[in-house]
Amino acid sequence: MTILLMGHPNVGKSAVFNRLTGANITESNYPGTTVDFTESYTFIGGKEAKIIDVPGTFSTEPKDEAEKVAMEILKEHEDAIVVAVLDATKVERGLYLALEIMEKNYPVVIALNMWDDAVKQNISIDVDRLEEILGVPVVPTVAISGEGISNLANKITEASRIDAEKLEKRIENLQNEI
Ligand SMILES: Nc1nc2c(ncn2[C@@H]2O[C@H](COP(=O)(O)OP(=O)(O)OP(=O)(O)O)[C@@H](O)[C@H]2O)c(=O)[nH]1
Ligand SMILES: [Mg+2]
Repeated sequence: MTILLMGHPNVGKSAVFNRLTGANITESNYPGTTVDFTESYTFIGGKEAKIIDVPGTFSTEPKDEAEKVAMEILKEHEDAIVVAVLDATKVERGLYLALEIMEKNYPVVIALNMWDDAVKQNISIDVDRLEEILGVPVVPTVAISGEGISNLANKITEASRIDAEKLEKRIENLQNEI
């Protein structure tokens, strides 16, 4: 099993990665580039999993070298489960990338990271409703404290692909709602 942590820059991907993996990490240069990425192995739901902390990206259409590497890593791992890490204080922005990845037929779990900041800013997010609309697990996390991380690990084992037609309906519903 391969797990890719993907999301915009600075949303806490590496903090989530560190929580899921502990210290056992390998940092490498992506071949032919100056872009660093980190990978590690861990056990998720009793299964060994490779986890990659993918460089930050805004969309699946790369605009710079780091985004190109992010898309290369995604393409190289067709069987991966993607954890889309979102900043819970900016959910709409992050959702676009998550939907693009779902459209490419990857199983996705959404981590609403920075949940503590969202609470502080009185941003309330109906997690159950979001899950219902998107059809994928949505898990609030606070990577700096570890809150929600074990729940995230559990949900990773439940991730599944959504067929394109159903996804289109879900996106329509989402657009009507936000
Ligand atoms: N309040 C709060 N801060 C967080 C949380 N997760 C990460 N941070 C902080 O947010 C900043 C960015 O975290 P990173 O893990 O480096 O984010 P990243 O997505 O890996 O960033 P890039 O690799 O640059 O794209 C750091 O200062 C973290 O300590 C969280 O859940 N809550
Ligand atoms: Mg990082």
